[in-house]
Amino acid sequence: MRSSPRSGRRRLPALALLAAAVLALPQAAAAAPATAQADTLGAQAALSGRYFGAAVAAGRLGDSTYAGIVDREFSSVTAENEMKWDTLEPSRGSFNFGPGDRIADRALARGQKVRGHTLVWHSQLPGWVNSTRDANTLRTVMNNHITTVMNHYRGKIHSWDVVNEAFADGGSGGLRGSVFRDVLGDGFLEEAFRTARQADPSAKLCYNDYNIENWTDAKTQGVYRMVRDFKARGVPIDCVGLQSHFGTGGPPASFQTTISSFAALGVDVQLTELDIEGASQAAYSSAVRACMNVARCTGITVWGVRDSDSWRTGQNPLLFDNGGNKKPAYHSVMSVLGGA
Ligand code: G2I
Repeated sequence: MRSSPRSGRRRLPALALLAAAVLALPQAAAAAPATAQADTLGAQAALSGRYFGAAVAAGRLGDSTYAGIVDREFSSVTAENEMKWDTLEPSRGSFNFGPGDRIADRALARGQKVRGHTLVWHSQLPGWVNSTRDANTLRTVMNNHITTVMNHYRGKIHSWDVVNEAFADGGSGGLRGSVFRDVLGDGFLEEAFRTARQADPSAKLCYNDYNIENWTDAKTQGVYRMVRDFKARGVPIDCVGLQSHFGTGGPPASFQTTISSFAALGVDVQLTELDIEGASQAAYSSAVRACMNVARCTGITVWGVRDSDSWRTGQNPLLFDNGGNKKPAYHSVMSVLGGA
């Protein structure tokens, strides 16, 4: 049946709507390029319920290029140095929250989340702690530090690195020597986590370390046994941070196995300090894909913003160049975060 021009005109909006719907459906469902879904790392990661963060240095926030990238791209921030013991409690009982607050308050005001790094660590530890040799005193000092810092930031920190880098490199699979381990024994770890849970029950409690990305390494296995033991005995632990400082080849082939094995113990996994020498697209893609492939890998933090901000001088390991421009690896990460 031929339609009059008039009825044809009337049908046009309906047809247009139908055509628009037909065009839109497959795009939303499958055909749209992943990179088109969102236009920042944080927004793209949020599409799968994850965060994408960066380590931030308080002293660089006055640099407008730096601050602009931090504010635009990231949904979580970690203080690169400002929440470490030497800054927070340089002398016993005397706390300096200024630089850490500057980072945390600025982030929270912009709707970003904050990771806490780090409560108990053998490095960047003031001399007065290192020279405490009486066990009762050191126990009191450690617990007071955890409690005071976590109380100060209570409700503001999504995850705390309660203990950082406590395991030894090499083949032992055991703890490294440190004032905590040497004076308090291996039980300092458990004590730190129990104290932390009491101080801020709303924060996820993480164990964080480097060189625990390759599944068969003795250090990885040592951390795995500790987490398994904690879960079996009801010692509070919620997450494992894989720092993920990689060489030019990126993560080891077993990286996803490591992530899923920790996750299977009933903890979240976070990539907490990701950077890759040379920042090849393949290496960044493979690191991010391993996280995306495991439901309980809940977020990724890169350890700095521009290459010139990195602790790895001259290795160009980050997602933005010295001028603040997106590097090729940035686009690879966006694509993998979008499921490509
Ligand atoms: O070393 C890389 C990271 C390994 N995992 C734990 C992280 O906390 C650690 O971060 C780095 C910071 O990126 C550096 O910025 O930790 C270093 C210290 O262990 C930080 O370097 C220190 C310098 O050694 C100090 O001389 C300097 O005063 O940064 C301080 C603040 O700029």
